[in-house]
Amino acid sequence: MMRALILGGTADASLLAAEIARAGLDAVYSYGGRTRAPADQPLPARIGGFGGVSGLADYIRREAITRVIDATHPFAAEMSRNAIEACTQTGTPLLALERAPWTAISGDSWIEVADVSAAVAALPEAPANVFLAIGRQHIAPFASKPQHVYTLRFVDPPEAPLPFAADVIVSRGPFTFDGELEMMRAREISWIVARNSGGDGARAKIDAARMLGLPVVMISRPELPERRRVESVTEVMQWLGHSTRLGA
Ligand code: 3Y8
Ligand code: NAP
Repeated sequence: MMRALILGGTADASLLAAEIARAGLDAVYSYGGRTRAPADQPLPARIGGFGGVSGLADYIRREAITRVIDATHPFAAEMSRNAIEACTQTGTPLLALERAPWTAISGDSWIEVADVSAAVAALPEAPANVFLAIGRQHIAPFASKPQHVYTLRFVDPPEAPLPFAADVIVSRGPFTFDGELEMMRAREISWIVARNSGGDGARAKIDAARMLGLPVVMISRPELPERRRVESVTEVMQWLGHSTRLGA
């Protein structure tokens, strides 16, 4: 009896959940519990960690999960690694729904870096208006360049004091091109730091930066072990043995 676990938390995972619910397949949607009020899903949902690889393996056995779809974000590397390990241990088929990274096109001025500390190093010494569009969890290293005027964007209002003076925009996206242009102009943003999330939910800032001719410090995705991956909900549905009605 097919029962799928969706490791979610992204716009793509929400699209998959809608398709699975429409098909009437037995599935459960999993959030990591990072935000206060995650979006509702049309499937039974669970929130919070499993307790590492062993916790996930136990969950798979206890809940009689027969398929796992990793539809987490490309930067949710620990969750993705745990899923590979737990599915190997339990012999459960695993498929990743992962959008392709953004690639620079003419007009883009990207500085590609490997991680957050390299992103800090890439910023200029001279004071600038810097938009950090990398969420809440990884901003502390920017405290080493306090000369900049920082704008941050979080899903939820900050609970703890920030590691440096900054203005916080609270918004969960997806974001629009016009909205990003307007925000960057109003704040006279001169530098942007982003992660190569891919997908459409966050690419508006990249398009706006190109329009404004602004440099983008682009943090590359973490390396992940080999795993089967697709880029579309349709391919996931086919893998689940349920081809969606074409054009539906
Ligand atoms: C909890 C689920 C939807 C989902 C929206 C997508 C689009 C907006 C792009 C910017 C970049 C960032 C951040 C971002 C994007 C979508 C999508 C995507 C980036 C929600 C969600 C959860 C999270 C967790 C949150 C992280 C944070 C990262 C903000 C829900 C809204 C910056 C990633 O406060 C925190 O602790 C937030 C943590 C992980 C990265 C970080 O380290 O701070 N996402 N984002 C998921 C869970 O609990 O399992 O609350 O409903 C999902 C979305 N985030 O339905 O349209 O690409 O899917 N999310 C990044 O790209 O760098 C925003 O501001 O431009
Ligand atoms: P992470 O660092 O890869 O994972 C850390 C731990 O959080 C995992 O080991 C697991 O805990 C728990 N976890 C993460 N995602 C989970 C999920 N979907 N269901 C159950 N437990 C989960 O994860 P992250 O980067 O903080 O991302 C957390 C969530 O936010 C994910 O759902 C991801 O899709 C979403 N998200 C992340 C980003 C981003 O930039 N990272 C962007 C958009 C959305 P245990 O080890 O205890 O099981």
